[in-house]
Amino acid sequence: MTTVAQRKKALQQAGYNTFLLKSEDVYIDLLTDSGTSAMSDRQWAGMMLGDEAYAGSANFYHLEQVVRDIYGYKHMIPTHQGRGAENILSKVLIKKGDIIPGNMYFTTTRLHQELAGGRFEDIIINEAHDPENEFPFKGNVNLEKLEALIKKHGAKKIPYVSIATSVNMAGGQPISMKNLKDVRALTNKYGIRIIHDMTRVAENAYFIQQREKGYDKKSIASIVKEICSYTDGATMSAKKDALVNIGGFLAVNDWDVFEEARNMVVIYEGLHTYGGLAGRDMEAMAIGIGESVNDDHIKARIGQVIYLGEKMIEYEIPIVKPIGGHGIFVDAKKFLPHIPQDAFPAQTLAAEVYLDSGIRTMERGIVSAGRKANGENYYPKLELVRFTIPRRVYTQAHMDVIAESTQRVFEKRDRIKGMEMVYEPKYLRFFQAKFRKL
Ligand code: P71
Repeated sequence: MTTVAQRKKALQQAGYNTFLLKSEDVYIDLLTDSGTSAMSDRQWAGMMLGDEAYAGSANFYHLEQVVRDIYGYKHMIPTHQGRGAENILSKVLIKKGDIIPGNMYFTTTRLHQELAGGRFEDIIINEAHDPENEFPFKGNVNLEKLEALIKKHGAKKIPYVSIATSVNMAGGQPISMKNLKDVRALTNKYGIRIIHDMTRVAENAYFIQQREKGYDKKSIASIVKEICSYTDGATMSAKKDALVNIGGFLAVNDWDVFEEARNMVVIYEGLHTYGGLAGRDMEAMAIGIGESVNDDHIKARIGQVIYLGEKMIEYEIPIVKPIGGHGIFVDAKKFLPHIPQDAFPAQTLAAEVYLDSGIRTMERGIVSAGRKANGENYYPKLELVRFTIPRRVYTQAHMDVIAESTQRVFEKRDRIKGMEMVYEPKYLRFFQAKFRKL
């Protein structure tokens, strides 16, 4: 624990950017659920079985088998984390001038698409951009938007449709099985691939089990497998669902794409049987994937997120609804209505929450959205602060502390002023940007 004076100093040194705080200065760390979950006893035991051969490690073959058994994808290439897979996939599939439709952007995913010469187009339903709308599947694709894009540019210009499960930037919102099937039918009609961002697929499966007709008796494992079956390949950051501190993979069904990706991975990550990971990391990932589709685990994990969200609602704090899978997303536009988007309401709120109690959260608004290829700022409709919950780490008492601290900040919201950016890196600026209070 730190004092207010210590936190004030730490914030100033970090340029009011929570990414630049030292973890030692943080009391409850809700920056991300990525690589921050606790590994199980079984995963740690697996770490001791690392086969650290340069080529053909036994752990690689175990992981490959698990990806086939649990997700159903035929070919898998390990990568150091999700963006490693995105880089290779984008380089293999995207040509200059291509269009990649997707159910809302994700920062690293869109940047890799752009660096490969493509342009991302948002085809998520409008409800996803409205924090108040309680539609149960705000990750759904607007099929008319997708078909209009295909007609406008032609199927040849669209290498794949990018479908995320548990749409991160929308607030951890699920896509329904019905909508995914419809996207499959439409893309089949035009001969277009679907690439699945499966980073939080098990969390999406939980919402399908809870909310979609015909799925209440099905296991998380069977729902996950059905989701994957409607897609042609996937990028995975195993640091979320799969409960490891590092790791990811690219999976595809198509042999030609696999062959090219397998060749590409040796340039950027490492040999195709380790992709930047130690054998022990692949073993922990293989075991973590199995744990991630356990019904009791997912119910407890999302149950904790819902517990926090309901507390915040009770305190009348404006949050994205319905409550999502991996965290609570506070609506900074509503929380600080007097601060214009150019003065970074979400960045400001994240700093204020840290100052109050040492809780570290993450801006997911205009700073995260960054600039277009032509240099103009993106102005996202959603200006959010994400309170992300690591898996198997915190207790219910921590959730109470978080809600109470946010309430204290909410009570003094009228006195909070915005900020200006004083340092802006070229790529993914949110990681290292610095700010000054107005
Ligand atoms: C999260 C992260 C980690 C992160 C990434 C960028 C900015 C801030 C934090 C990573 C994801 C993700 C989805 C849906 C791909 C990646 C990249 N999320 N897709 O939410 O959520 O994976 O970090 O392993 O490279 O904090 P990677």
